[in-house]
Amino acid sequence: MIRNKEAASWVEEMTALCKPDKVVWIDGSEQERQRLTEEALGTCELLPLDEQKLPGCVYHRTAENDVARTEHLTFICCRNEEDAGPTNNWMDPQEAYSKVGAMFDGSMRGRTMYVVPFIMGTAGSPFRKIGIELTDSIYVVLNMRIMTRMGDIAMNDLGENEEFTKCLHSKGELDINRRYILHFPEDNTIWSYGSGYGGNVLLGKKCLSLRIASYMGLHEGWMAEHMLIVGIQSPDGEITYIAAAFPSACGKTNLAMLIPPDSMPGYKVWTVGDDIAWIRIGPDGRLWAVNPEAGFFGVAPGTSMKTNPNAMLTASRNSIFTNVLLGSDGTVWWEGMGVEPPAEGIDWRGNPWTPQSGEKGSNPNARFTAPASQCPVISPEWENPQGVPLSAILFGGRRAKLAPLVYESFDWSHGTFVGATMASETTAAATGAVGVVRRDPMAMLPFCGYNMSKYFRHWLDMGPKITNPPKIFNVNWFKKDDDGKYLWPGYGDNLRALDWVIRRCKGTAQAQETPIGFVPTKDSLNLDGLDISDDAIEKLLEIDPDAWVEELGSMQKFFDQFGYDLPEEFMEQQQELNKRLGRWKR
Ligand code: GTP
Ligand code: SPV
Ligand code: MN
Repeated sequence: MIRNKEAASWVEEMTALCKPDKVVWIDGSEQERQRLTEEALGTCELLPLDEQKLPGCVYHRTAENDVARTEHLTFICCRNEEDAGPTNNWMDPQEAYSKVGAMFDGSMRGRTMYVVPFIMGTAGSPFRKIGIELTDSIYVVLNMRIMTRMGDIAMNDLGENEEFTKCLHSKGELDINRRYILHFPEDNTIWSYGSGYGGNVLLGKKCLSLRIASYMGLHEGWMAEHMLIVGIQSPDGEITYIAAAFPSACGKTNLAMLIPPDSMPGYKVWTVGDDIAWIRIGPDGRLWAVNPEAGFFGVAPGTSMKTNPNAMLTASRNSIFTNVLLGSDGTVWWEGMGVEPPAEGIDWRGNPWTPQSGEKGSNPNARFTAPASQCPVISPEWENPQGVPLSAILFGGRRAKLAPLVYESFDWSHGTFVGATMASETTAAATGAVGVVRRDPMAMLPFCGYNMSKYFRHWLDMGPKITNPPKIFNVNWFKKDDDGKYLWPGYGDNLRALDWVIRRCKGTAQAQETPIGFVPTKDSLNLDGLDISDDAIEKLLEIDPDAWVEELGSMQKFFDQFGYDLPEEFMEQQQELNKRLGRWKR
């Protein structure tokens, strides 16, 4: 018996549209997981892995043209085009429903439609959102089982008259020319057709928890952000919570579960979330952040027992591996895993592979899906419905030049400007060129469900309401020397920058005031036990005023597209920065 009438009639309507042979309601039980896994192994939608070495794990390969988010096929479908803004693709809702409705028509013939009720957040929380995803992919069902709280728990949590996000997904023909990821914020609806890749099809993640949720947050007075959440325990036992927005494949998962270097004894890191933060103002005037997800959909390449042992351990059982190398011994392998590859295997394209074949074994955007509860350093607070209080927000990206290792903004408005003027080199997480610097405000460029100028306005408007605001910083682990080598060791040593951040929050760390913000003095960073040259540290902390003046030009170009909608404060921030740079040069 489905108590929510809207849910019952919508499922009926979508069944009539997609015409599946069978409709199966997902309950989230262990028996169900086993049954679906067996079925998918039978059809080779999933491939088995060695049960001894990787208990409860399975392998999946997506189509070769379907290995990353497709931003050019992702649309915001709202009535007025201006409401989508200049940085989003827009389609008229009526046109979208009819054009892609024709694709969904009969798309599930010969297939089963799975009805997947899910919660983003924890059951019963006043801040959680409920969705129901209809999908014809067992891979999607099993991923949603890890990434969300799903099945009966969600159906029971959904009240009789309560709203839920209507999520419809069909793999369709997996033809890139018939692929659409559509968001209807005004209807609380998502339609995804023609893909089988993570961010395009796990509709609770980027589609609901960022694009739709950012729109909800605008209207309900909170924020949905592409941020990790981490607690840093200092040697005195105090835990400071930090949220950080980095673009896709720029180090959120790694920072969220870093292992302190040996030379920093007494520090401990607690993971709250690795990709998405929902942030509200608490009764104490601070910002409180929750992780709406239940799992990690992490980048595999570059993840090793050296760089991120906590991720390796999290994904050592009950996990799904996508587009990595499948060893003929039933193990998985990827570039940068830090172990010898198997003597032979099948690569991410499905071709026979050996270490000598000269081809990449895994796709650069190959992923693991793993339950957050298995993370060795998962925070005891990670499921607290109130979330954790933020002392600092970090922005950051991949910048070979320009941005120093870390700097602090002057205040909330300036910090918002720092976030809005972020830029980063593109990665394999989305299709298109890799390594090109693009502006990516708050790491939300691909994920903001409405006009980004209004999103900036929302950030600025939150400021005065947060009586006890977090400090806002910018970080860059990816600065390179003239030979193209990283200047900073990164990973666990990033704790040294976080340690400075925390001491700035407490008012105990030295800094130099520069035109862009407060930059650490050389001796204010804890570099104990780190093998790094003075020269490298100098380069990491250097501010080149000429390069920043050039950067102002690039910011201006990006902002120009918003016309008069751009918050006035940003014009002022640019002018002030320009003036400070002029004074600094003289
Ligand atoms: P999404 O899941 O796409 O949102 O990505 P993410 O931001 O969680 O990125 P992730 O932590 O998975 O890192 C992506 C890639 O960057 C991996 O290959 C990492 O090994 C690499 N990486 C992460 N942190 C660092 C760092 O501090 N320095 C360097 N050089 N590389 C890093
Ligand atoms: C990202 O691309 O930022 C991800 C992976 O976290 S996906 O779920 O595909 O969006
Ligand atoms: Mn992400």
